[in-house]
Parts: sequence; C-alpha cells; structure tokens
Amino acid sequence: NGVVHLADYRAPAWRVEQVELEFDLDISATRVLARLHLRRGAGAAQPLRLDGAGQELHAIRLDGRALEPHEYQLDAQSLTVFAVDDGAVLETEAGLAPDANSALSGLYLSGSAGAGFLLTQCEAEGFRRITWYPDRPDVLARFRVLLRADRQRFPVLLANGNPAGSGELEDGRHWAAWDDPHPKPSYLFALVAGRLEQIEQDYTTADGRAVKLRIFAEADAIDRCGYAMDALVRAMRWDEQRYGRNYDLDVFHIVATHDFNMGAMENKGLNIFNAKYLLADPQRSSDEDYAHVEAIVAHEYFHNWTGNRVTCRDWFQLSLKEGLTVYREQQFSAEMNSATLKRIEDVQVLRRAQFTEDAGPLAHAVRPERYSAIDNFYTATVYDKGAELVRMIAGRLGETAWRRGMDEYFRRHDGEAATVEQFLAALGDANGVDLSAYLAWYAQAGTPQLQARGTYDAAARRYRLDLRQRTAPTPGQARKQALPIPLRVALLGADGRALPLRREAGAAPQDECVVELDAASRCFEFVDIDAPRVASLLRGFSAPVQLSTDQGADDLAFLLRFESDGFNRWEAAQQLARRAFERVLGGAQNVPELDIWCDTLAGLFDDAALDPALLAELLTPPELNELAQPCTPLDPAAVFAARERLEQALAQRLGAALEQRHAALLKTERGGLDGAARGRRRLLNRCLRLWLRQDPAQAQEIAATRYVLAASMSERLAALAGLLADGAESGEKALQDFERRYDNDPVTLDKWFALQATIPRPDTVERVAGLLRHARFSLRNPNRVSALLMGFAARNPLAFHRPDGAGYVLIEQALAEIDSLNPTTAARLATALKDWARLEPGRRALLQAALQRLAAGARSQDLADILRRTLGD
Ligand code: HT7
Ligand code: ZN
Repeated sequence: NGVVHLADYRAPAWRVEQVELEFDLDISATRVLARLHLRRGAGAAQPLRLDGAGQELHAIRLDGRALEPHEYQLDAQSLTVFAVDDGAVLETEAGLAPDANSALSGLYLSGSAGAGFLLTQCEAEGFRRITWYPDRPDVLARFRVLLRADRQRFPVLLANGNPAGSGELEDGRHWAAWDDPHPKPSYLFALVAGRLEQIEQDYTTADGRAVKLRIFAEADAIDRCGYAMDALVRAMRWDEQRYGRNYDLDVFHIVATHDFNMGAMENKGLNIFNAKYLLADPQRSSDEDYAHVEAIVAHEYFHNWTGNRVTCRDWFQLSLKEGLTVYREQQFSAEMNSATLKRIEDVQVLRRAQFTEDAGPLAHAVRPERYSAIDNFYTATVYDKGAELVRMIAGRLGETAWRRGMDEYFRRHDGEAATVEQFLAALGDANGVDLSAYLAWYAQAGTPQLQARGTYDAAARRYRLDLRQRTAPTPGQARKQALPIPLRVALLGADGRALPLRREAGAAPQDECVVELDAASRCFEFVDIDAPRVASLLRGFSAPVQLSTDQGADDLAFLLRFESDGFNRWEAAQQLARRAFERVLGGAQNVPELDIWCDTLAGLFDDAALDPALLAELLTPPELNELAQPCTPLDPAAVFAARERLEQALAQRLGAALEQRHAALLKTERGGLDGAARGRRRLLNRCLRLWLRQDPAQAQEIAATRYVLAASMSERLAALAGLLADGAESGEKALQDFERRYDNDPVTLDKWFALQATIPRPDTVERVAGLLRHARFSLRNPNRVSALLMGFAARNPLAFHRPDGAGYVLIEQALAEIDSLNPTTAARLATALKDWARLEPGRRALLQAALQRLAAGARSQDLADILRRTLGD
C-alpha cells in the first residue's frame, strides 16, 4: 500500500562507497552514466535493489560486463540486480527528458526551452528520477561528477563539492568536473547548467580556509543578489562564533530559480534558491522579503552542519535537521535584529500554521511513525514545532551546556546519519543530564492545553501556582501522555516590577524562575512573596502550548502596560483581543474587554519609549485563522465581522491620533534598511490601516498618494492593500499601475497576484477566476500557484468560504489540473481545505463534496494522501 513505517527501519543491505556520474546535458534528451562502487551492508546477502523512476535504461554493466536480461529486473520504481559481489562496480546508462519534467523533482528545466537552464531537486526522493540508486539518506557516498554540454547554450556547469577541472570538447561542447570530498546522501546531490551571471566574494573561515562565495542568477536578476551575499557572510561568521562551525569546501555556490517547489535547498556546496527568497532590492522588496532572504540564506547555510555533515538516518528523523536548523536560523535572525519581534513573529507563524495543523485532520507528530508520501511531511509541525522542541531543550540546558551538547553531537556524528535519540543522548551525555523525557514531544501530536491557577496566601507570604496539562486526541493517537513543560514565570508587584522569587526559604532570589511541569498536574510554591499584583507566565513562550489562566481582563491590561518581557507584553494584548473577540462573536453588545483593550492601547499609543515596531504589533489583533481556531461550528463570515468590529473599535478609540501619528512618521527618514527605519514603516502602515477605518474618505486620499510616493515597497503594498480592502476606486487604478511597473518581474508580480487573491470581499472569487487566465499566470509555476491560489484559499476566508461554494469549486478545478503537473504543489494547496469538518453545515457539505470528487480523481500519491487524511478515511 506504499506506507512506510518507522518501526520497519533496517540498515541498508548495500552501501555505495563512491559514485561517478557523467552527464551529457540536453534540454530534451540528457544521458546519465552512473558508476556505483558497491559494498555489502548489514544483514544476510540480498540482491542489490536500487530506486529509480521515470527514466529509460540504455545499458547496464557489472564489473565491465553487459548484463543479460535474466540477471536483473526493472520495474517502474526499482532496478534489482541478482548476483552482485562485495566491491562490485555497477554501471547504468539512463535517458531523461528534463523539459518534460513538470513535477520539478529530479533534473528539470527552469524557464523556457530557448533561454532557461537545467537544474536538479533531489530532496526527498528526486535522485531516483536521475539514476538508479539506493535513494535513502543513510547511504553516504563520495560523489565525482562530470558534466558535458554545448558551451553556447550551457556556459555555466556546476555540481557539488570543489571544481576538479574543465575544458573544451569537439562540436562546441565543453566539460566541467566536480569532486565532493564529503560523503553525502543522494538527496544532497545537485547540478546546474545554463546561461547564468554571477557575483563573487572572497571569504576566509575562522580556521583559515579561503572560500570563493558565488551567487548565480539569470541576467535580469543578478543585480538583486547583493543582500543575499551580505546575509551569507554574516551567517558564516555567526556559525563560527556561536557554534564553532567552519565551512569545509573551497567554493560555496548559490543559484536562483523561478521554478522551485519550496523555499530553497541545501545541496552540499551548491544551494539552490527559489528566486523569491534570494532576490532583494529596495524598490521591489518589502521589509518582510528582506527578512526572508536573510533567514533562508542563513537556514540553508546552517544545514551544512545540521543536515549535511550530520544527516538523518531516515525521513522520519526529518526534524532532526529541519527543527534544529530552524532553531539556529531563529537565533541568528534574533541576534541580527530585534529578539522580541523575532520571537513574536516566530510564535505567530507557529500559531497560524502549526497549531491549526495540530488541531485538524492532518495532525502528526514531529517524528511521525508512518508516511505514504514523504513530501507531505515538510510541514509546520516538522519545521516550526520541531524548532520549539529544540528551543525548549536548549533552554532546559542553558547557553553553555547547550553549546557543549552541540559540540558533542557534532563530535559523535560528523559524517553520519543520525536519529533524534542520538541527538538527545549527545546533548544529555555532554552535560550529565537525562533528556529522554523530551522524546515524548517528538512522538506525540497535538498542542498541549496548559491550565494555570495562581493563589496567594498573604498570611504565609506564599504564592502557589497550580498547573495542569491535557492534550486532546489526534487522528490515530487517542491516548496522550503528560509532557515535560518548562514554564518561565515572574511575579509582578503593584508597581509593575518583578518581585524576587524563591522556591524555598533562604534561596537566592531571582527575577524569573523556570518551573518544569513533568506530570499531568503539579503545584509549585514561591516563598517570602510580598503583595504580587499579577503573574507573568510562559514568558518568551517557553513551551509550544496553549495556556489558559484565571487572570481577568484587568490583569492582562496590567501586563500590557508594565510587563518587561516584550513577548509577554504582546501576548497580553493578544489575549485581551481574543477575549473581546469571543464576546463579540457571541453576540454581546456591551463588551468590557473590548473597552479595556482599546483604552490600554490608547494609553500606550503616545509612549515615546515604546519601540514603534512593537507598538505596531500590539495594535494588531490575532489573525482570522488564529481567532477561528476554537470556533465550532465555524462561520468564517461571522469571524471576519467580529474581528472587523475589534479593528473598528480600536480605530475609533484612537481617533485623530492616528492621522497625527501617521503624519509625524511620514516626516521621519524611512528609506533605510536598518531596524529603526523598518520599525517606523511598520507603525506607519498600521496607522494607515486603522485610519482607513476611522476616516475612510480622507485616509483613502492619503493612501492613494502614499501608493505613488512610497519610499519603499512595504509602504506601497500597505497603501494598496488598504485601498483594495476598502473597495476604493483608486485601488483599482493603483493595481493597474503596479501591473505595468512590474510586468516583467515574476517575483514582484506575484505580490500583485497575492494582493488581489486576499481582498476580503465576496467577489474576489470572480477576480481570482479571471486572474487564472492572465497571460503571466501559469498552474505550472509553484510561486504563481502559491501567490494566487494559496493566497485565496488559506488567507482569504471571506471569499474562499463564500456560502454558495464558488470558492471551493474554483480550487477544486485548479487542483485537479495541478495534480497532473506537479503533485507536491497540488498536495500543498490541498492542505488549505483541511478544516472542512469544522464548518457550519451548509459550507461543510459543499466543501466535503468537492473533496470527495477530488479524492475520487486524484492521480498522484501526494494529493491522494492529503485528501484521504483530510476526509478521515
Ligand atoms: N531541505 C529543503 C527541503 C526541500 C524540499 C522538500 C520536498 C520537495 C522539494 C524541496 N525543496 C527543498 C528545504 C529546507 O532547507 O528546509
Ligand atoms: Zn531546512
């Protein structure tokens, strides 16, 4: 049935010591010669079974002798050779058609046949679409690669490792050889061939290696690669300083493509990037784009140690490299910018993507126990919850012990394929700590609900904190166990200052304590406490849980005013907004929580000491899909209307101050890329959005001007989005202008598609249907699909869930088509339909019917897997 189980893992029966690959590259007919130097692996002698799909076998030789048909067996997914000796050399010759590869896995064409270039994507199982091979991460081999191609058409020929020669051939062809000294699994293989420009920078590692850093892109994009180079250099230094990790080849190459299934890929020495996450320039990129480029360049670079030097034993261990690398990337970004804002953003991503995943039919453990399509497990759970687990463990150890543990992990497993158990063992052993209790976090799906109750005994001067955890059942996991939950706690006094905390009399006082809940419930006591006003719990979001407390709206308002932990200050605003939202949604006319939320924010609005970026975040209630999460049955239009009432109330409460602050910010220097300028832009944009609600006529006029005179893309986008949400005439004119300006630039034009897809109006369905026919739109391109269709289905509940089901039909039809082109992209888009069962009956029936029709016709295993799990079959 194609299901792979963690419990069935067996060490490979055959290993590959070395592999030589020769490519004769051509857009429509590439030849691949593979020479595998084989070694018997674990277990009794078994035939050699290699993975392989979608290619033609032209020749097969064992130790130089052509094999007879009865000596091997070829089917659609494998090649089995029956009698192979230890140390044998197997040669195969394959034929591929890169231009016919619309799945973008294996060897494929980016761009047009006339002008595009060839490249590969092998994670997770793309290498088997290039040649027959034991395509599993625990087979590590040394790769030598020879590329041959027409010089005019393919002047640049790149592969992993160090350059090992190049030269001319007859008939205008040339060759380049590459040698990677570091044994690696096949998923890290890459080649790139085509007409590309490059920028270059010299780098010397802390241990003295001279490295050429190069970024390659097509001619019209190369002048937008400078920021990525800058981020790369900073990431390399940071990994040396924070983790003692040096780069280990003579070159480090990055290539940008417009045709890519994910964000980027960490192939050894040859990272490949979705252009969206590599290109940046002040005119065309928003602040968010810059942050993405910095984070993703760093992420892929950090994989060189967490992923490449130490890789995964099997795909169940995916979070071993992804969770750990996301955590390292988050640390890096926090240190480059504001740590508080970074933490807020990380938690926003977690709540919007992972908590919703954990609460629905696609919930799975960070280390799942089975899969039928591994590409469907590159999820928020594996990445973002995985990073939270690493953060908890790092926090549990403390900074010095964390570094000691990581050093030990690299020392033990460099050059190996490891497991989560080995990771925890290395971290624990290095510090004499047993971390095995954290394994349960990797095995158990679902977000723990943590209940906290505080009581103060004034006579005994004791504060008692009662904690209780519970995790609701998830598909296939009915029973849940208690998890270790570290909780950072402070008690604030009436003046807002942290009270000295002691767990026992005579102990040294601390401003903050970490208590670890290691059972279903427990109580913790603090002694010698004087007059606590409020507890600040789960500071910095110290564990990925949903916290509920007995604190009232006044307590939250107090935290919002006085809490010194920036994250928890923001969290108090979020909780207040959430409570107001719940009352509004329940139909209440008089909502004290709403008044408290607005009044407290109004009190902070003019606080000159408050970071403008943080203020902008404080002024923003949780997103629709976060608010919608607890609602069953779910009426997306009602959720939208209730959130609108919050925004409206806040805008009215702030009144004329919005226009004034907006005007004041306009007079400041806002062009730069530094944190202060970015913060001012963030607040400027938030003020404009609220002002549009408070005084639409005047604010629309200003927004239209701001669109034209914008000092940056962030301002331009905010002005345009505001106008479009309001349905302003000037918004349509600005849209036309945007299209004209960026018609030739796919990365920027995707913003235009996404902006329209997310206009919160019912008739956006017809707009999106029209855009599907736009000359620049193509279902073959994952970025276009993500901008227009994912934007619509995942970020526009009002239009997507239109009661007549037109939004569902639109996505259903597109999905059926994408499924036959690119299964990974189809499966990802289908995850936007996962919440059907929570909808109110009318919408639920319509969406369920669309899902059932799709499931009946699904062609790919990827889409079929998502639909089957979504429908609960
Ligand atoms: N490790 C990379 C994963 C990836 C991928 C997975 C499935 C299909 C296509 C893909 N492209 C890249 C990305 C990362 O660094 O996390
Ligand atoms: Zn990664």
